[in-house]
Amino acid sequence: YSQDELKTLVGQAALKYVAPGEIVGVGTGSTVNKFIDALATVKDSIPGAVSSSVASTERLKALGIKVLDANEVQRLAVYIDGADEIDGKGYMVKGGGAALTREKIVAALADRFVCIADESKRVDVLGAFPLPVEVIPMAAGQIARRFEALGGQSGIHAQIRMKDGAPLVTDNGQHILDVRGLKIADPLAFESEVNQWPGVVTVGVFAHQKAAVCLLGTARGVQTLEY
Ligand code: DER
Repeated sequence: YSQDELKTLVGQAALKYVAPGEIVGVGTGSTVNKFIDALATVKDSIPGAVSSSVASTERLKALGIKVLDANEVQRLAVYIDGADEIDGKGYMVKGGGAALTREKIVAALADRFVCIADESKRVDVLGAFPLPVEVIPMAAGQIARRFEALGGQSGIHAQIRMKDGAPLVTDNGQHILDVRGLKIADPLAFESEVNQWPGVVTVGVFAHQKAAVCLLGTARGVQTLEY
């Protein structure tokens, strides 16, 4: 299978977690786009979706799926989203698509986070993928220095994500730092620590909002991992 075929496989496999009559929480990214395309085939069986980005909202609406505001729902049975990395406990690094803040918000509404990913996302230790952190622009410099000063780890480097020659601006009007050189041995503690740094909007470690299930696309087909 190509990576694109693996994404299609897991996007379709995620349909089995969509219960008729239930509003679905929908993440962001190329793998989620495959899920949205699959969801469109059963759109008459669900009242709608809560979206984690402008990009996903546009795709859902284009396919005739009703998009509800997060404040219109109390709970979601399921949240379907991709990841940049997922470890053996279902902890993830997310934010490659710059949607990490709303992804974590919608994930927090859901009883079960179902991660859909191709096998390239499976890691033992989080951090090889540059960690996305959404920041208030005026705090970017001091947050970058805090990462670079993290004890015991040399070669950590944080940089503002650029787009078309200027800092990328998120759906929430903030900037993204991508932090290279980290080895995140304790994702829960790391997420709690960074979350409290002034100016951090969201850190792209999803440990407190970890996956309950991962549908992993592999050369041997879809593996269902539970955590
Ligand atoms: O930005 C995100 O968190 C996305 O979910 C990302 O982690 C996965 O995107 P992909 O499916 O395009 O690799």
